[in-house]
Amino acid sequence: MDGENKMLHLAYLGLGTNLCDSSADMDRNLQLSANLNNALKALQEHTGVLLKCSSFIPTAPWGFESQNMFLNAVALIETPLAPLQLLRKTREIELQMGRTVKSTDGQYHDRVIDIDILLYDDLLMATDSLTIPHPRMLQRSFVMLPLCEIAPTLVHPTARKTIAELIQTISN
Ligand code: PH2
Ligand code: MG
Ligand code: MG
Repeated sequence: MDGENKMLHLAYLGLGTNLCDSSADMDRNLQLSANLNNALKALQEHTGVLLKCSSFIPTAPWGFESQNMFLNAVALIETPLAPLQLLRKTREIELQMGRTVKSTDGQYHDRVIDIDILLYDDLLMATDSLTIPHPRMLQRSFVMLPLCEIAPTLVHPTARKTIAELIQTISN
């Protein structure tokens, strides 16, 4: 990133991975951790400064059937990018890391990496390509647990409660 003097924004990103090279002579969890670390490195190179990252949390596939457990994390970045520019960069990183199928209409697939914009300042936006806050984040413990680790007192802009309060209402 070159250091232009632009307005900076705070964005919380959800990261998930459940695919790796099963033939490789390396432990699956180590490979999934490497996927998350590679994504974090690419985010720092192409989107801004990584301010915080949660631990990497093993989670069961949510909303679809798969044998492959996930590793999930939430990161906080400071970025000069506008939301749609940030979305484009995260898509480029996903593709560059080998993501093939993009999930649509609740049809989920195993993936090398998924990077979702969860929150962007206090912004509310809804377009065909991007909705912020992420519309399903409040139902997903694989998002809310790592988010609560790094931002328990953050107030969700539409639910108007803290992440620590909201996590109490999740059933999965
Ligand atoms: N992402 C999904 C659907 N289901 N389940 C887990 N455990 N972790 C994810 O990151 C995940 C999911 C859609 O992107
Ligand atoms: Mg996702
Ligand atoms: Mg996604």
